[in-house]
Amino acid sequence: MLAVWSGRHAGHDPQHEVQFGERIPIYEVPARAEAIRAALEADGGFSLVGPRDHGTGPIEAVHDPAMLRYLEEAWRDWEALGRGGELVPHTVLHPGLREGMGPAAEPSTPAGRIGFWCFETMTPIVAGTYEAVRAAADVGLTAADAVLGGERAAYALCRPPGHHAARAVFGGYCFLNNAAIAAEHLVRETGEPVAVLDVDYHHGNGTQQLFWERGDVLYVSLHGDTRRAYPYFTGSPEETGAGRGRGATMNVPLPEGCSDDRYLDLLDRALEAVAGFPGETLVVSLGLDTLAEDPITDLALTLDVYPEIGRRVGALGRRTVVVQEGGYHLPSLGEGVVGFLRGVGGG
Ligand code: Q9C
Ligand code: ZN
Repeated sequence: MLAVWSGRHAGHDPQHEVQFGERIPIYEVPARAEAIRAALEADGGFSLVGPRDHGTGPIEAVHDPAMLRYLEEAWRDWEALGRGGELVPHTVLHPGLREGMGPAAEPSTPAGRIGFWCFETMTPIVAGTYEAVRAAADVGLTAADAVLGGERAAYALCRPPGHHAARAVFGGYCFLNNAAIAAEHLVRETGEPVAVLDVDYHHGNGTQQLFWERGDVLYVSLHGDTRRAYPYFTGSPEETGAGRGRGATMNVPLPEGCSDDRYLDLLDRALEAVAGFPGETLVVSLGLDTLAEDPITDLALTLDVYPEIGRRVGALGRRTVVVQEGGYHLPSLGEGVVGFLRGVGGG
């Protein structure tokens, strides 16, 4: 199987995230991508290639161009003030702040701008962030191109991840929504509907928001029930899309301690929705943070289940682009990803 990756992810290397007033070591680290790459290489069944530069067009087809401009300027403008370290908001644009008063305008200072575009405190910007997020988008697009060129499946080793990034806001370790950018590219290139299956532990609020009113992109997600789990404010099963996208969003909340068997049952429901949706192309947002050992989540999946999840996804018989999202237990990441991909490929 073709696996696309870029070494430029390593430039995004913040040391900390801020949680509940504490600065703790960040979970979303460069070693994640290196662990996966090493496992793909050791397996021998994958051809690793670099991304092709797709420019800003496919990104701006999905995200507010002003957010992309912000990401490009953020670190430079922060440094120009003589600041360094890691750029994290101290003020965030909560919708209640301007209730009844219309939208806010983008502030002009770095301190104001970060809170206009970022919704939380765990997604710092550093010197290499912009280059890394552009490379991650290109990694996803290049894997999509492989499938457009006739490959049955391709893997995009994206880092940083993407599914929490919405049209005009970023967070959750994500800046640009790699999976959504790839899905939109596939819709435009094929002229056909595309399904997105999100199996990261967290609800892909960004992907859901981007395709909420779209009837030509299905979004189906299994995730820790957001009544208890991040990102808290999206992901309920009552959310099914609107307008032309009515019925083209499906959320399947998972209970705390969810076992392999329970997960596979719920996965089958999600896969039925995909099977009932038109089109031949599938994008999978793959997170390994559903694993029992994952340090930030609460399910009980074992490493053995990922090949079976992959096999059931592969059995849909769709051309498939697998896009890397989360997964924070470094010792298991490589085996989990390789197992899933071998399942998809029928091996
Ligand atoms: N105590 C992805 O997996 N931290 N993003 C949640 C944990 C942020 C995860 C709080 C989770 C973001 C792509
Ligand atoms: Zn996640």
